[in-house]
Amino acid sequence: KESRAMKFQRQHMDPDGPSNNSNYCNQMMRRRHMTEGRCKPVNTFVHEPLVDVQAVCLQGNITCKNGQPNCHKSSSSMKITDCRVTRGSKYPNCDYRTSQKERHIIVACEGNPYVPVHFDASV
Ligand code: T3P
Repeated sequence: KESRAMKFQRQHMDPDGPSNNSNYCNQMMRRRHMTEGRCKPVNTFVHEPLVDVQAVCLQGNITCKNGQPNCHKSSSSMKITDCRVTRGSKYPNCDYRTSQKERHIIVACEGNPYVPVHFDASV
């Protein structure tokens, strides 16, 4: 079974991206299996080395949106792409808007090793 840490990597890691291509989200959301059963409404991909994203678990500790205490905000801004489903998108034809940004990321971390398992926000 896929662990929560592996699921984070599938949903949120793309160290070698992005191809600067307006179809990035349409392709990646499908390729990473986030358009099965429904179109996942919002999803962020991070374009930084995995070790740098894992290191965020050792950076500023903050409260998550759901009230849990295990969120961490990156001390540096990171290259990300936000994917947001368009208004006209109708499952199973999931259509996304692709926006590239540089933001501090906030992730929830769990386990031993203590690694990212959820993407909470970017700021
Ligand atoms: P997950 O918990 O699998 O990482 O909040 C619901 C989902 O939306 C959550 O999935 C994370 C995702 N999300 C992003 O990927 N980027 C964002 O900026 C926000 C707000 C949510």
